[in-house]
Amino acid sequence: MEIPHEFIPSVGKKPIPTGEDHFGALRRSADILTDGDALRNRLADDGYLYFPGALDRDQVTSARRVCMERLMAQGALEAGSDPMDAIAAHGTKKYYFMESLAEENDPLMRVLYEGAMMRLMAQLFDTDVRHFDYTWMRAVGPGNGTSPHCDAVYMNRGTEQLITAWTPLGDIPLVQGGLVVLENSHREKTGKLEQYLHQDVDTFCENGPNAQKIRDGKMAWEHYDGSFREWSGAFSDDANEIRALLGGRWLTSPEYRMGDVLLFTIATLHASLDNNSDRIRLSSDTRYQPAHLPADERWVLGANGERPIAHGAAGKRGKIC
Ligand SMILES: O=C(O)CCC(=O)C(=O)O
Repeated sequence: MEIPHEFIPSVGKKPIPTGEDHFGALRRSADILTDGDALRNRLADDGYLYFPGALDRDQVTSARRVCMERLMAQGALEAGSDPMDAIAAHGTKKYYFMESLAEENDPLMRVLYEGAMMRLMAQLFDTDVRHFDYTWMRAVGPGNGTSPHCDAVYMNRGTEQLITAWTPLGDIPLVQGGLVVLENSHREKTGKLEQYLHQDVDTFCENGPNAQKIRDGKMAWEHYDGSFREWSGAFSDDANEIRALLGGRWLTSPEYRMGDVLLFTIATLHASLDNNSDRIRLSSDTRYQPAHLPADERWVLGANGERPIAHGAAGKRGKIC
C-alpha cells in the first residue's frame, strides 16, 4: 500500500510498522455488492467487507455539513474557516464521542438507515433487518484514535449475528487515521482473545471493591482479569503486541472517502489509526442484525420509546466473582 512519504501511522501514539507483512490494504468488495452468498462467504473468510463508493456521496456530504456546522457553532473548528474543511480550533484535542451530532440530522439518518445501506444489509442477512436505535458518532480531534477492541464486549447481549458499519463522514487520508482491521482476527477462537470476547463491559463483580462506584456511575468498567483496575473495553492498547500475538496484518484503506462503508463482525479486532492531522475526523458506526433475533437491550428504544440506556446505570449487571 502506498504510504505518504515519511509518514508513520500510529495507534495510541505507538508507530505501526508498514512493511508488507505488517500493514496492508483492505480487500474491496464492490464487485459482489448484490450477491448475498458471495457477501456471506467473504464475510466468513475475511471478517470484514469494504465497499468503496457504495453509499450516496451527496447524501453523505449533506450529513457531514449538518455535523460540521454544529461543530463550528460549538467552537470546535477554526473560526472563519470553511466548516466542511473540519480544521480543528486551536487546542481542540479532546473531541471524541458526540452523540448529539446524530440528533435531528435527517440526511445522516437517510445515509445510515435507508437506501443503499439497508439494501446492502438485506443482501447480507437475507431476511428482515433491524438496526440499533443508538448511533455512535465520532468527531476525533488531532492526536486521538481508538484502541484495539472487538465490538462484542460492548454489545453481546443479543445475537452474535450483528454487523458494524463504519461510515466515514468525510474524505479521510491516511494521515487523518481511520479504521484498521486485524487480518484473520475473527477466526481466533482460543486463548486470550477468546476469553476477552466473552466479556461484557457493563458486568461487574458485586462482591468486588468497585461495586458501589460502578452502581453510582463513578467508575465505568472494571477489567475482566479480576485485577479490578479500570478498563476501557480495549483488548490491549498495543497494536504491535497484538499483531505479534495473533499474527495477520493491520489492514486499512489508503484513503477512505465519503460514500465508502466498511462492515465487520463483532469478533473482528479493529482500532483506528491516530489522527495525525490538524482536522477533525468524522465518522459514524452503526449496527444491524436480523430483525427476528434478540437485540442487546442497551442499544434499542425502551418499550415506551425511551432512549437506549447505553452504558448507563440501568445497563449494569452485577455477578458474584
Ligand atoms: O472510528 C473510530 O475511531 C473507531 C470506530 C470503532 O471502533 C467501531 O466502529 O467500533
